Amino acid sequence: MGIREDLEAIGAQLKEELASLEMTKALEEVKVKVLGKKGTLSGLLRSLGQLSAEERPAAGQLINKAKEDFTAWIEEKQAILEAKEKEERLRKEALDVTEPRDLPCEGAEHPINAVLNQVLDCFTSMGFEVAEGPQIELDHYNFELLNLPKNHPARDAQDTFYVDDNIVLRTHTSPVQARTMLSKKPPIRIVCPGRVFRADEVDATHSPVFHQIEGLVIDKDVTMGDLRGTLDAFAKRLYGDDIETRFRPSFFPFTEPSAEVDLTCFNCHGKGCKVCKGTGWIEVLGCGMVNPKVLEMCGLDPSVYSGFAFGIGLERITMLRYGIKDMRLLYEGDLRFLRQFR
Ligand code: 2NM
Repeated sequence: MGIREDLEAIGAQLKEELASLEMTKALEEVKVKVLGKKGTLSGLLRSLGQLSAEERPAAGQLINKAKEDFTAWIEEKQAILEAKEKEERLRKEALDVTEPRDLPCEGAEHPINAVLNQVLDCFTSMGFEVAEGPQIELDHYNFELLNLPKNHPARDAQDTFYVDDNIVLRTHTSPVQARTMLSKKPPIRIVCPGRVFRADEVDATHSPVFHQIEGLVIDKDVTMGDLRGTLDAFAKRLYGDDIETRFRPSFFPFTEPSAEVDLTCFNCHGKGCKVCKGTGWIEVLGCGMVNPKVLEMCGLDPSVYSGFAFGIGLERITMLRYGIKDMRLLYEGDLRFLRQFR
């Protein structure tokens, strides 16, 4: 057999093997087998020595030509395989960004915040500004300026968390209002929302930490009529146009006169039901005309200025609004409860 036949046989086998190849890794083996140092072509080149000097150049040329051809075939196949493998890899690594997945835990507005925002919207749209102050407060602002002198029963250690002799956790947001009266000239129209603290037991209607929103208006000639009109607008805005307000006399050291305010029961609209215990009314807040003594202690002349104030317990109106029977549900952070407000 001559070199030409050998090369034809090697070429034919290479073609056959290339045709059946599926992976670049296997192609590498075929390449080494034919073109490598110990490959078939190298073997043929070595056998040139056995040929005569006249035959050698032509045979060498044939082998070199075959090497070029084989290399070209292998490279062509390599390019095809590489393209195929790249396509496969891209297909495998592709991300379907529209594919459904587990949703992250979704939060919800806490019902106390939801009601607070509704109440704030109501008062800010009537021209009130929102004022805030410290939760750890001086006795002076929390009690003294609000006509709660040292021996007053409401200051009893049972109700107040004392930090030291002069510092308490605020028991209401009224100290924010005392600070505002001392620092701003009337007219004053503010609402003060915030966290307050009382050394209460924990049960269905009490918590040592709860939330209030208090309001204060000070100007010349502010009257009880202004107070009624303001609270009436608040009640109608928050609970509906058929809701009325009813004032009952009451007592607070910081207001004189003082009143407890009932609203038409939102559940039975006044007919009498379980929610309002048959009365048709629900108590929602306390209020009054700012005590002249408080005005004076806060640097305002009671012969020039008058004002009204009110205080709303946020937990209570939140529970009424959503029919929540136990205050503890508002603080336990149970997701089954909170998810209902999404
Ligand atoms: C209430 C009821 C009545 C009140 C009074 C004051 C201040 F600082 F102006 F004197 N702030 N809040 C007040 C009055 C609060 O809560 C039931």
